[in-house]
Amino acid sequence: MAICEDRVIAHVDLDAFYAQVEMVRLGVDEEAPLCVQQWEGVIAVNYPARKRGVTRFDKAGEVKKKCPECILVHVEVLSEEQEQPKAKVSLARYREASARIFKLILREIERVERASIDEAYLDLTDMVKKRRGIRDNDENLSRASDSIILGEGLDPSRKDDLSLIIGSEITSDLRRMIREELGYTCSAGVAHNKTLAKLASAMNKPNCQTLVPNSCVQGLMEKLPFRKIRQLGGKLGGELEALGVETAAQVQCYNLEELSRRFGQKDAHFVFDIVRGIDRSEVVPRSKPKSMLAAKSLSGEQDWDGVNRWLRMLASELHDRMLFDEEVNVREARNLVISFKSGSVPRTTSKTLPMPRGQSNRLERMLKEMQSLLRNTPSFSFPIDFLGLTATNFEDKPADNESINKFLKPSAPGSHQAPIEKVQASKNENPGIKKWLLGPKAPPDPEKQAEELSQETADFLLAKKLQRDDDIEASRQYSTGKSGRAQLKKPRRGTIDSFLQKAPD
Ligand code: TTP
Ligand code: CA
Ligand code: CA
Repeated sequence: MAICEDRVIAHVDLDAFYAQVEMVRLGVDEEAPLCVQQWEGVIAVNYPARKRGVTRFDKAGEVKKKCPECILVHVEVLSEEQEQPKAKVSLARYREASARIFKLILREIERVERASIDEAYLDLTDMVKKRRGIRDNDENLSRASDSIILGEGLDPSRKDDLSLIIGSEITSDLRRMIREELGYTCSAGVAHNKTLAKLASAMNKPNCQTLVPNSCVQGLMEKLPFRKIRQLGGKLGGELEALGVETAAQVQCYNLEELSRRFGQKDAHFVFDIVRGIDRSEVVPRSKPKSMLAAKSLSGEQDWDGVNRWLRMLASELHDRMLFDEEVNVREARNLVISFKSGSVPRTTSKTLPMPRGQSNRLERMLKEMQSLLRNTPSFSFPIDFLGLTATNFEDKPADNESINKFLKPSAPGSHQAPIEKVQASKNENPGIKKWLLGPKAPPDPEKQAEELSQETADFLLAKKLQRDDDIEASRQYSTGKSGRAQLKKPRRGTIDSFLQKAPD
């Protein structure tokens, strides 16, 4: 029996996120198959393309063979050079869309934890308590009518099930707002904890939400490959696999003592609980990034000319984001971390510098200090395969610009027709990095800049992964589809069994 039944947690995840961003941006018909490519690789596949057998593991050429009508849209490329590998890709379009979505979510829901560029955990407990009123059971059940309910269904006379029903109503309203105001569909899981909510949100994609009543949890664990549990996908999961078990319920056969002997007490308790669907972890409200990273994988820069060119590009990108962060979050980064990988050294080396203080001429001072540090670092030797700059260790500073500071604060709940607040352009205009956009260019706006600030670690890791992918041969293929978006089809209703049978991610 799962505990924490007082809480109601939703996990929301955008459907085929980058693909939807491109569809909305380009006005592509919703039934049209579309993929987002980066060089020859495919990084997002919309659901119409998935129906035709296209997967994220296909190369662009294979996509065209499987589905000749598939629209391929290349991610934005920023660079002085237009040739890969000298070109740098940008995720700005997706960050901007993500910022708009999170702004809307924060407007409606108080406790939001951003889990990645396209997903969030919402703690709905307090909202549910406020919405509990006197309604009869049938009325209450109808509030969950657009959700798929796992197991034997819900009993609205039970307090935990009623909470879930109300949570599903709030989640459904939120998804509708995202759809109507921004044009994106998402899927959600509603449960009594984060792990179960996350599992459920993936079960009936796209455009659907799934509820996990306490009564179904043990049945779910019987069939669930434990690798599907997010925290058991990595090393710990690998160690569990060595026991010859596959499902969460099979892991339940090990008692705490046995698990402690193998994994140590802390992990043993965690595993013991999680395979029973018990997860006490909190939704941690997060809106400001802990650090900002600009990084690039290189194909062996051989000299200072090449390295200086990249340092300037990365520092400009980072500096642009720092300026806006200073305005909006009223804080300053105290440290600048330079990370590099030399061809001769297998691991990444990081060096920390105090961030030059004050905005005047700061980009030049950053560059000078970084160059001097690297020249005096014996392990910095050519060729250089990776460069990354991180602004970190933020300290608050006295507020001096209320109007901009207001920007990231959500407007009052319920006022969802309120226009997005505009802010005045920063007085610290910085010419920054020169952008050669190979795709259609959107005018810069404060929201875009705000998004740059909203990235979380997962986004950074993803960016790094994308940069690693840069060794694929350059190929840019742009194609726009018909304009005008058709009405969404009725949600495809999947089944819990088909989810459970999918190979682990
Ligand atoms: P996901 O949420 O994993 O996938 P998705 O939104 O494309 O599809 P789904 O409907 O199944 O949730 O990732 C969000 C975005 O992150 C995705 O649209 C593209 C990007 N991404 C990559 O660039 N590389 C990757 O390996 C993954 C997993 C995602
Ligand atoms: Ca997604
Ligand atoms: Ca996701």
